[in-house]
Amino acid sequence: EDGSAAWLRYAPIANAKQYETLPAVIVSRGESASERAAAEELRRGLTSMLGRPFTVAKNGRGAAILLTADAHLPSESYRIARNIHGLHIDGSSPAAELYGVFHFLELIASQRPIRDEKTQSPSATIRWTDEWDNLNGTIERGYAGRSIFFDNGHVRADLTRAGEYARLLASVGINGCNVNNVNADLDTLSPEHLREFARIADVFRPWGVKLALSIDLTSPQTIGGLDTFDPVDPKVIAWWQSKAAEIYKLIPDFAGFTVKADSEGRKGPSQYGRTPADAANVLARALKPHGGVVLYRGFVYNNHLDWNDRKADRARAGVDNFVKNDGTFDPNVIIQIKEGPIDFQAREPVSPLFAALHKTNVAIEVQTAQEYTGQQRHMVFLPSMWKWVLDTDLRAPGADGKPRATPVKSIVTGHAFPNADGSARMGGFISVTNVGLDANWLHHPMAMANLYGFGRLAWNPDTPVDEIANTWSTMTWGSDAAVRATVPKMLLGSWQVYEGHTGPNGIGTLTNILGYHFGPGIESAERNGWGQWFRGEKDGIGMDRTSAGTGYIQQYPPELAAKYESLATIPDDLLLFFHHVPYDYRLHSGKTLVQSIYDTHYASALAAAEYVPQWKSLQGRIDPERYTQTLHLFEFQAGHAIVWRDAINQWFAKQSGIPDAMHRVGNDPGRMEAEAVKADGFTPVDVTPWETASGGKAMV
Ligand code: BDP
Repeated sequence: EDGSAAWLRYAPIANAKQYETLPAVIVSRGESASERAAAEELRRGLTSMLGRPFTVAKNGRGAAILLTADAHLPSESYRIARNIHGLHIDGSSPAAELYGVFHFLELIASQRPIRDEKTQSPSATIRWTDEWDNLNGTIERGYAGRSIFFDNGHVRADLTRAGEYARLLASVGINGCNVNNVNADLDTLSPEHLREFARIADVFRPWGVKLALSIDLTSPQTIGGLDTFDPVDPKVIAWWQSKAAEIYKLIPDFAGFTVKADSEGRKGPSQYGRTPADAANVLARALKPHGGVVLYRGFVYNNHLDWNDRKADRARAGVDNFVKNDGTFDPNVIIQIKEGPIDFQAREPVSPLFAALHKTNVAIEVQTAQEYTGQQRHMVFLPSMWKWVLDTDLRAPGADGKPRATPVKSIVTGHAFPNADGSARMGGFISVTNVGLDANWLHHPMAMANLYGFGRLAWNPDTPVDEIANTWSTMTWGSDAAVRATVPKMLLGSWQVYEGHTGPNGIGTLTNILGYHFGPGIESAERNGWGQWFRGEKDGIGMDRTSAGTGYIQQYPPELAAKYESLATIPDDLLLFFHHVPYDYRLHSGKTLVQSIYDTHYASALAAAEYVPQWKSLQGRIDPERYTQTLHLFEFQAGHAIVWRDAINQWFAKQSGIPDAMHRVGNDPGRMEAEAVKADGFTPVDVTPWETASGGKAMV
């Protein structure tokens, strides 16, 4: 087993007898590619799991599983019901039939009883993955090999993997996939490329997954040959209209554009004194006659901030840049907002922009690609984090001015701030995923739980995370009792473990932000224009974002702002994101900050080390191929957690001048520094930044 089947292994189940009354004939009259795919998926899954042959027929007498279209169901919805003839899986559309089939197969795989279920509908219309693939075949922040879509400036000749990926996405209800980097190649929209992209749309289509593209706003200039890309220039408007028409001729179900503008060196409307709404609306109006949408990214900030300016704060950028335009975006524009105000750190508070836009569609962007969370070399079960984000209640004031329940999930599903007529706004969920050519898609077998969990939460953000972990584990690793008792437990604790040995207390992930974002790089994370600062200084540490500091906290609705502003009520796990405190500051836990950092790092590194024996206890209960691969990753993580632990603890000990009360930091038993070894032909040299190497030295 190489992991390519992901959670759709359809391994034979232990107790197939409980499903013996399930009819062996699947009747589907559907002619569309999606309906044929649904029937075939059901046949394949049931045959494999139940160990008896199932067949697909156009008509049937007697008992059968009926796959049917039911136009009365709400959009993208399905219903599973039993009747005297057998079982119905009804979908409101061919794609919804697929969702019903995959859900049914999941019930069988996890050996749950077949019951009549109430109609299942997705929480929001946008459920996409973004892939940061470049046309040359590389992937920005991709950790699992090269692109499944592109190579050498072209769409791959063989798109088998792209089709298989769409099947995986459909199995968890994902309905869109943006295939190219948000830092888009400037010629993305050239006629030659568009013709090739249409081939990707073709392999996605049977699975109900629509193709989207990231575009660069300068396209009218770079490929259109115009002398401007000013969004309100009539020539530019006409160019986008004809480009949209060209795209829809090739790809009739094209989903839309994702736009990164005025951000990290990408050009944007600010060049002409125009607003994000000016730019987004021109695109939206070009796409509208064809049914497309614009996902305009809220990730707009100045990456040349002055570290010496105590008021400078990157976290403020979302609200500062977008709130003034609230209500000016067209109805088919959605602002795509990263979960936190900085950039996918191990823990950030949720972005205040979610509660600040009341007349604008919004969607949440999360990152399955573990850029700052261990790059698929560490196990980090991200649904735990996402659920915490989605459940965070921003306490936005209602019409009467009083705070009301406004969890992030109610905002991104369009319910908290509905349209003027009371209907839910368009909204949704985007995962930056970055699968690659590695057979198992994301390199770490456990990372696939994140893609699976993303789909489940996008479909229903109330899905409990332990249910996600349990079901994914059973489908991926099998139903052996010891495996079922071990894997979900490991997953469910893993976010805390990673946070604990990287950047606890809301400090952010202490990697070198100018480089690979992997491994410790504490001082190098500071004193640059990118603004991912934590202000570790002699007197203390943390960003002062109170009203005496950068004022960022005031961007939250008043009740939540008051909670974050006060040291008495700020949760320990967000403290340093909001406050600058001395190293011996006492946390709610009763410990001093610095002692808590030491202790957390020891505890978390130990927890990471324990993954190895925990995993070894499953030997023989999991196929040897995936067992061995995963074991090696856990062994790596155990070692790397120690590297993290020691780098951070030594940095805190030196910076604070406060030793570890338990005398561990700097005295780890059995630890030998490379520079203490006598090695012929090698000399120790100083390393900058010092904390990234043991004892600040390397051997060369
Ligand atoms: C950062 C990544 C960078 C992306 C950027 C973005 O490091 O590669 O281009 O986000 O989301 O996290 O645009």
